[in-house]
Amino acid sequence: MNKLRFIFAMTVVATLSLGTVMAQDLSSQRGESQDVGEMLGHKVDHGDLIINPTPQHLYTLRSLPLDISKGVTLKGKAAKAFATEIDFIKQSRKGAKLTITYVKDGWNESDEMPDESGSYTINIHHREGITIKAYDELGAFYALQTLRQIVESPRTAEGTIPALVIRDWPDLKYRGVVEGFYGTPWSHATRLSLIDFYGRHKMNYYVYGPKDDPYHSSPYWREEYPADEAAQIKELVEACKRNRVHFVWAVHPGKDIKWEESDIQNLKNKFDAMYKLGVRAFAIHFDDIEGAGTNPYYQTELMNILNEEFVAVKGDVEPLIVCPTEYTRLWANPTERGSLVIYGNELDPSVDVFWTGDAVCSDMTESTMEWISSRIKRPALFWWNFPVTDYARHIVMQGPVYGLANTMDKTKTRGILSNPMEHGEASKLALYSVGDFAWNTEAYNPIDSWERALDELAPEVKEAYRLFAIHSCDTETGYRRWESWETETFSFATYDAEVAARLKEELERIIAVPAQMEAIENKALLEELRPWLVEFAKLGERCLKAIECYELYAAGEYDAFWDLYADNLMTEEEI
Ligand code: LOG
Repeated sequence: MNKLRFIFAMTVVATLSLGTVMAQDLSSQRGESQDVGEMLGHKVDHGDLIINPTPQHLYTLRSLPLDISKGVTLKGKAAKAFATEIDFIKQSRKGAKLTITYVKDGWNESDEMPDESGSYTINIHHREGITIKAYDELGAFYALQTLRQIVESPRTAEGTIPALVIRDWPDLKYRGVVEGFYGTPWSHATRLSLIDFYGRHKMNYYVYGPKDDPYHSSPYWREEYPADEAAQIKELVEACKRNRVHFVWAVHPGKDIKWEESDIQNLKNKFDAMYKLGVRAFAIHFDDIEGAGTNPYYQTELMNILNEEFVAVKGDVEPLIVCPTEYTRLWANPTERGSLVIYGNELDPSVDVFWTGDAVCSDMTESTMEWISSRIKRPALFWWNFPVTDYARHIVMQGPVYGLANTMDKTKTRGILSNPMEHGEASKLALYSVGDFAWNTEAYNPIDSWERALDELAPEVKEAYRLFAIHSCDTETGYRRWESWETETFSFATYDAEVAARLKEELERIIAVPAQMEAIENKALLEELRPWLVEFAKLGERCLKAIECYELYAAGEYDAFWDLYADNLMTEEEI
């Protein structure tokens, strides 16, 4: 529980109850540990050079910085091919040199990067300019995202960028998002904004699977999208391409699938229709279903058929992804006869398998990844149910991303996809750090990543957003999260005027937050947060009055105490 709320629980009932839409009842699935654990990490001084995700190796050099006040001039074919994408710095013939070369064809150890797509190095030197050596085109794209951030860092204000060497590559294959929640699916504009955000932070997978899209799930999964929605999906695919993000279209057929030729054909037809819109990657989600659809033999057989008769036939479609019905240890049959061992034995090795961990919303631990991989005979793809709030819709999750093992690598997992909130803009705070973790698992530092995310998302109102966020982390009912960690807890025994003064000061700052947040540039984020901001200020006001109540009581002014106490209660409407 939020410490502020805890502190005043004795006098104030301050329950934020904003949820008007009832979520599907997910209570039977709740099995999270209620232990919030210790928050990890610490804020780091980056010397005003902020790069996210955190590069594998970054060495800033003492030599002269590079003057980019006249922009850059692109040298060579590879660099020129990115001319339109390099929109964060002016291009001029008098600018500093920017060269890109590819090493894939003649790769060797001395290139100082792994023999893998997406790797790159950048050298910044006051005479040689900016030299990017990339494994391939994807590596060059990533290098340019890094360069964008260097150019946009506060350090660059004077028109120079520091001399440095970066050697960098992704740790995990899948780094991104599964839009897989119940509730209002994201709007088209939100999706487009998020896709740009993924690109800038080197997240590379977006699985489209909103439960309440009737063409993704029942009743219409067999049917083609209406023309206007189809056109939007096409646009999403194109936006993903620009951002080097794989767009994966997922179908959720298990509620009413018939294990017959007709439905296999229906799926192939639907995939074909999506293929025509540009989709080149597919997933089937068998989560949250009952009855015939849950049969693991039929599920794996279907995947294998689609693999042979659709993926292999098309030739340019990616390996399939499947979410089994037993996607969590909470109800998975652990034995040889369990569905996950059946998956391990039957499912084509090319198919990737989702896993949510020991509970539906739970940490990515060594032990849960080992448990699942040994059964499905491949590393699992972690479906992280964070910061999703479809089971706690009165909450908005703005806290740090933690609970992900720093030891994760390609041998232990295929990667991590976060299932966010239906509030897409407000989910960026978490996604920034999910991308950070997935790129460089060992260096991942939850608190530092969260602080950087706040800085990037709302620099003009950082302190206000931070204060709101620090008190808006815990679900209170599900996947418990640490929050309000800078607020002092006290007992009546240690309560004195000084403690009261400190608290009052914090509460005044809380009350000021909604007005300060109006200055934020991202108005879409403001609109999403507004209902919670309003309640946040009310909480501050009530808490202030609660202190007054206490003071009146302590002074023996019981009548005044009771008047203020009654005045401070929430009305029926507010509850
Ligand atoms: C659903 C998901 C939902 C999430 C959190 C999976 C694989 N499926 O329990 O759609 O958003 O929980 O409530 C789920 O997680 N089932």
